[in-house]
Amino acid sequence: KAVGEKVEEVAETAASKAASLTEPPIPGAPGSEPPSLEEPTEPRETPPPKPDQEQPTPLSPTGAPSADPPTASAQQGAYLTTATGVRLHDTDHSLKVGARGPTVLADHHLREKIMHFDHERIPERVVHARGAGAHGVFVANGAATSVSRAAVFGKDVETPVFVRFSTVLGSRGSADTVRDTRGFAVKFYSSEGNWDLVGNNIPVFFIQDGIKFPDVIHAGKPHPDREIPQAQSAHDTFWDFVSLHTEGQHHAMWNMSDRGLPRSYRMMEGFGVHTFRLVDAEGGTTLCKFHWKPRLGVHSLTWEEAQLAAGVDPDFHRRDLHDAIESGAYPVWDLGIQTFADTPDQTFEGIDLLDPTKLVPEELAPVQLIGTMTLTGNPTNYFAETEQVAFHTGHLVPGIDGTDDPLLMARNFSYLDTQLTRLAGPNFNQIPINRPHAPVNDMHRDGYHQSAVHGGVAPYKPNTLDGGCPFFAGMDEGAFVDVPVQVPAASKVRANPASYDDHYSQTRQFYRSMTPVEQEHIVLAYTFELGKCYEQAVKERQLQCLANIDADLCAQVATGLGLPAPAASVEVPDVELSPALSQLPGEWPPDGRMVGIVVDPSGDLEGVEATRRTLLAAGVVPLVIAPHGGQVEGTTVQRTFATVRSIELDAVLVAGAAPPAPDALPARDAKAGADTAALDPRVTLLLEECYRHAKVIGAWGDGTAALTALGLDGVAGVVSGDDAAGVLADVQALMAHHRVWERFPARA
Ligand code: HDE
Repeated sequence: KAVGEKVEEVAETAASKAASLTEPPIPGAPGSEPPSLEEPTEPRETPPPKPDQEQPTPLSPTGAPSADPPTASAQQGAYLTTATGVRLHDTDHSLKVGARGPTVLADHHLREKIMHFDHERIPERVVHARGAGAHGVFVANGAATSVSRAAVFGKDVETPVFVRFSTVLGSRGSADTVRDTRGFAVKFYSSEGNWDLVGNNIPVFFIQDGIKFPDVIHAGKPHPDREIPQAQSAHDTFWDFVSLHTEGQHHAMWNMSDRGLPRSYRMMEGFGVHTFRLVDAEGGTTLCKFHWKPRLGVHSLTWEEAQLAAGVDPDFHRRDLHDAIESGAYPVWDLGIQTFADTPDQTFEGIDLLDPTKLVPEELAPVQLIGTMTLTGNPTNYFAETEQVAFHTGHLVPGIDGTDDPLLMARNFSYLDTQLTRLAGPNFNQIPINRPHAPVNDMHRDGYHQSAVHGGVAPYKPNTLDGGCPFFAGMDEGAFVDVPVQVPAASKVRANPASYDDHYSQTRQFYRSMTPVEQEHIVLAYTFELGKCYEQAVKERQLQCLANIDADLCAQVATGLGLPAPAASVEVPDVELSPALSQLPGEWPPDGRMVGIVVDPSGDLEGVEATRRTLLAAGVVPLVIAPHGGQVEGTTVQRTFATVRSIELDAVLVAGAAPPAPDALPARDAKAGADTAALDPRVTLLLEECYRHAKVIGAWGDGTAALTALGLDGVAGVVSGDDAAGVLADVQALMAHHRVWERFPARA
């Protein structure tokens, strides 16, 4: 047919189709009801679900229903295919003119494969690039229902979560155990939409106003001229910044404490940092701060362990999290809230709740537990989940709202904005890991990487063409209704409230609330970090800040740097100490801890087997260590002296101290007068490190000779005896304290 005829035909068909339509009537058509001026208030029939409403189970990418059961897996079918589903018979040889080439341009498979590979990397996060993720579930205990109407807090409500832990400063491939703040971001896939609690393991932040965020991060990141140092604050620009912007001193103090070196992601507290506003069923409001409390307690590495791990096992934290989950030692945190009356001044006991450099001591406002999070699953694919997950402080649900903390407000802008570059467009919430489990019916359309095929023609409101869909919800249907918070009339100014000027009282409170051993670690950390600075002026200015915090702290660091200790330059109000800030003392469950058992053929192997069983029953991971892999007299070896270092172990047991291998280095005396000639030097290294890192050491049978040779008999936290069971019982009791704290040469 001629084109003209075809056009006519199509127009006729369209007209006859329109004429046959009875439901819904065409407004204004002859014989129809008079047109309504109102938007319909109810759908005439349930509108068909749009592809991006089918969360979390997608339809086929074209929007057509898929014959396969819903799957999140990208791979389908048994055969290797091209990206367009054409089966392939070879992927190892490019198409060439003869076996020696040249390669022909017509080889689509080659071009597609290389093109895709060339673009596998996306920009890493500008901060928090290095992270580890896990899936889990949050179960509320109902305690928060009196202050928040969020469904996620309903008694026994179970909400799936995805968590991403991270360091802040390092690049995506940097080491896990550097001294840094840790990110603690949780995405709750609640029935009312996603709620993201994007927190850190430190309850205060470096700056009070988000406008300084680029500055503090530029100061902490590697120097632009040499791009070193990686993933650490031990350099001039960082200390230059925090000694000039002294609001950063409190956060820096936490970084210099053991909190900057978590033993494991499983053993970190998490904090929402900002003050949030909870809204109850009647619209009443309460201010709150969120806390995650790890069931395993808060524990840290020693500085030497952290440094060793950065070389020996840069994936230390990622591995630890993965292995714990894989082995069933599921990490658990309780979520708690500190609550405060929502008064117009937004202060509590004189503490400005909108100042993110201040915390509220738990002694003043106890943390009330409102639910429990258990991490039960590792990611299937790190890129798809851990890398593509996009958190946002603005992802709030009805019953949880933000406050006017100027840091939070800047974050609300930043977390959307950053995804445009990182995830290449505005449709990042369609990426499977970001999809809400609640139905989505937004009016956003198109854009890069749009994977939904939206139905309907009227993505605006009010509309009649889509039957008024989508509809507005009221409070009863779970809508997020903004709380009409009063904002005091004021002039627009670039300024901070006067309460933000106190930079030192809580910094001092933290230092003085520490136990002597924790204080000693802080002194050593400042001494190291400032010792790595080149600029005398930077060191001196930071010493001045330390003098304002605590004269004794300043004097010790100054001595370490070989500089004079200045006198305080500002009056700092003294505040009550807060023992809750200390990580010590305490007793904690042993789940997922590692105990090394050194064996050799002459050792008590029956005792080793019994020890393994007892440890496994207690949720502890035993690692048999021997001079070589394979088996030792029927006992399976998990680590050799080549593959173990003390950092991996929470305690070590010696069931037989291997004599030196013929090619091993000659033994040397660990202590003057001790006889280590009969000891494998690698055993000496392991035990010496465990001793230095204040780990529990136990030995029985032949193993006790090793302790004697190293002069460890009678030392705190060292147990020896005749039978394995007795030694193990003592070791387990000591391990509950995490370390043998008495072994640190802390000041009295
Ligand atoms: Fe972030 N932060 N941040 N931050 N932040 C990002 O968002 C930002 C702040 C935190 O595992 C970025 O998606 C600004 C405080 C975590 O994916 C970016 C300000 C706290 C994560 C961003 C802050 C955090 C981020 C980079 C000051 C603790 C990792 C990639 C106004 C309460 C989340 C991204 C993950 C990530 C901006 C301050 C925690 C650039 C502008 C305070 C845990 O948007």
